[in-house]
Amino acid sequence: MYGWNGRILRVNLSKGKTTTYEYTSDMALNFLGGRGFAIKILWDELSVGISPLSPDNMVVLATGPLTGLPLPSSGKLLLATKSPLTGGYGDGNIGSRAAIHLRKAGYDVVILEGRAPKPSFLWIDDDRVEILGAGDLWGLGAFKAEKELRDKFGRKVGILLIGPAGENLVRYATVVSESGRSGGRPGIGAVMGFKRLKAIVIRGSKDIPLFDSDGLRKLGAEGSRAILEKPNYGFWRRQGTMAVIEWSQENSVLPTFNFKEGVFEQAETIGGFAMERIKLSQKGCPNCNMLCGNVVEDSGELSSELDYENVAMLGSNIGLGDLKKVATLNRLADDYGVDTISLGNAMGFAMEASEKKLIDDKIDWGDFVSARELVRDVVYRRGMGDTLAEGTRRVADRLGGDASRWAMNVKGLEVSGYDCHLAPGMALSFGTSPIGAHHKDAWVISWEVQVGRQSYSEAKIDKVLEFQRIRGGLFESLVTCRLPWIELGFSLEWYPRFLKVATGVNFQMEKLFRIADRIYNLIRAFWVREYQAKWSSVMDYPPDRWFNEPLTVGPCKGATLKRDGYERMLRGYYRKRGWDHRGIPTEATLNRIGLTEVAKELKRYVKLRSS
Ligand code: PTT
Ligand code: SF4
Repeated sequence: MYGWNGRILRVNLSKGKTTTYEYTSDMALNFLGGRGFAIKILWDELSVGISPLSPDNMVVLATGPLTGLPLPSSGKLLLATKSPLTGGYGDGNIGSRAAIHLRKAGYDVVILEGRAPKPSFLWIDDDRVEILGAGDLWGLGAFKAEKELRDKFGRKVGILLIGPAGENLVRYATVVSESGRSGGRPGIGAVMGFKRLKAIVIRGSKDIPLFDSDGLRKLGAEGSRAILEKPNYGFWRRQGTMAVIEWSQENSVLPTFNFKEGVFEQAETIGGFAMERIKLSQKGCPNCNMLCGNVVEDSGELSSELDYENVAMLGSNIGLGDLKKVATLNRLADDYGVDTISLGNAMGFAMEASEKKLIDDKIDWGDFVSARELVRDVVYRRGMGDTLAEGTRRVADRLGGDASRWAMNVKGLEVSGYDCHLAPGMALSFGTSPIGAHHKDAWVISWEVQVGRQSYSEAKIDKVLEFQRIRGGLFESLVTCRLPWIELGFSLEWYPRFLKVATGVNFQMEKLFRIADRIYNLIRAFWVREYQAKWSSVMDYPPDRWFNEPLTVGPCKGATLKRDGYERMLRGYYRKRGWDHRGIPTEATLNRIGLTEVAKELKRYVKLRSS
C-alpha cells in the first residue's frame, strides 16, 4: 500500500503490553482512515453495553491517508471512543504535531485499551514504545505538563495530553495539544483520565510510503499557493473564525442566555474587531498556512487562543460581554482540558436554574468572578460543579420538572454556538449529527440564512446530507482540516488529486461519498446497538426550548422552530438515507453499502426492516 502505513499500534495499559499489527487494503479502501477506521475498530472490538468509564472502553487515535503529508492543513488527528457523555459514538479532531509524528513513526492508528495500574504516559519513539510512570505530571495543568514533556523529550516532539478535567472524569473533558488546541468534545479526555494516561509523546522519523512523492510535493506546493491567493485570505488571517460573532449577531443566531435569545447587547465587545484590538499573535496547526488561532491577552495578562465557539459559549451564552474575561475562562478551559462548548452550556444552564430559583447556589448572568470559580468547581468536582461535570442531560434529569426542555443538548452532547429558533436546516444538522449536537458535520447555517430561514424544504435536507458527506465523511477520514474548503473556497477537486499521488488509487468523488455513507451507517448502527430498545427518533430531536419558547428580542423576535415542519424534514432525511421511521438503517441499505455483516449483528439487538 502507498499513502497508508498499514500498521496499527495497540497499547494494553492493564497488561503494560504493546503490539503492532497490519490491517488489510480492504479496510483502507472501504473506510479510508480517521473516522472510518475509528468506527470500524470500535464496532468490531468493543463489547456491547460496556461502561465508557471502564477498562473495557478504548480510545482510538486515527490518521488518514493525507495526514502529515506536505499538503495543505494536514496536521490533524481524529480521536474517538464510546462517549461517557452520550453513551454513543464520540469523536473529535485536533491539530497537533502528534498526528505527523505518528505517521512518521510508521503507524496510522493507535488503540488504547485497559487501564494502567498507576498514572502513566506513553512514549512512542518510532518502533520503540514504552509506558512510563507519569509521576508529578499527574495533577498538572496542560500548559505546564506540556512544557515539562518538551523539556524532557525535545521541542519538536508531538504531544497529546489531558488536564485535571480528564483526570477527574469530567464527562466533557478533552485532549489538548500545542498549548491551546483541544479536541474530543464527547469526553475523550475523561476516558484517557480513567485509563490513568496523562499524555502521549511521539517522535517519528521515517518516510511515509508514497505512490509519487515528487508529484505530491509539487501538488502540495501548488495547493498551498492557491490558498494564499484566495481573495478572503487576508481577512481570514486577521480574524479567523472570530468574524462569525458579528455575523451571528446580525442574523440572530448568536447563543445568548442559554440559547434563550439569538442576539446579545454586548456582541460588539466580544467580536472579531474587538479581538483584533487585543491580539498578540497568531498560531496554527502544523502543515498549515492559514494560521487561524488568535492569541490574545486575557484579563490576567496571560495568553489565550480564541475561536468563535469559545467566545460564543463562554461569552454571550453566559451573558459575559468582556472579551478579556472571556479569554480568561477560555484559557482555564484549555489548561484544565475541558470543552468550552459543553462548559458554556453547563454554566448557562446553572445561571438559568439560579434565576429560576431551582437551585440554592446564586450565580447571575455575566458574573465573571463566580463563573471563573464555577469552572474550577466543575473541573475539581466541588459542590454544584460536581453535578455540572456530568453534562446538561444528566443535570436536568436530576433537577426534574421541565429542566430537560432547556438543557441544550442532543443525545447528551451540548449544542454548539448557533441558535436554531429560526434555522430548521441547522436544527436538523444538530439533530442528526453522528456524535450529538456538534456543528462540525453539517454547518449549513450560513447557506440557510442566504436561501431563506423560514422554509422546511427538501433542499435543506439535501444540504445537510451533502455537508455530512463532505465534512463528516470526507474530511474526517482523510484526515485534514476542512477550513481551506469551507472558509476560503479551496476546491474539493484537489482532494482526489492529492489521494492519487499519495496512494495511487483513483478516488472519484462518488466513491468518496459512498465511503462517507458507509461510515454514517456504521456509526448509526453503533448507536442503535448501544441503545437498543431505548433508541427512537426522539434521539434525533433538537432541544425543546427552540420549539416552545419564542425569541423575545432582535430581528427574529417571536420565532420558534415548528415541530411538524421538523418532523417532516426528519422523515425526509431518514428516507433519503434509507433508514426506517425510527432512524435505523434498513437491511437493504446496509447490504447495499457493503455492511451485510453489520446487518446480521444488528438484528440480534433490534428488529430490522428489510427495506
Ligand atoms: C471542536 C470544537 C470547536 S470547533 C471549538 S472552536 W471551532 C472549540 N474549541 C475549543 C478550544 O479551543 N478549547 C477548549 N478547551 N474547548 C474547545 N471546544 C470547542 O471544540 C479547531 C479548528 C476549528 S476551531 C474548527 S471549527 C474546525 N474543526 C475541524 C474539524 O472538526 N474537523 C476537521 N477535519 N477540521 C477542522 N478544522 C477546524 O479546526 P472537537 P483544533 Mg477541535 C482551543 O475538537 O472535539 O472536534 O471540537 O481542534 O486543533 O483546536 O482546531 O470555531
Ligand atoms: Fe488548524 Fe486553522 Fe489551519 Fe485548520 S485552518 S489546520 S484549524 S490553523
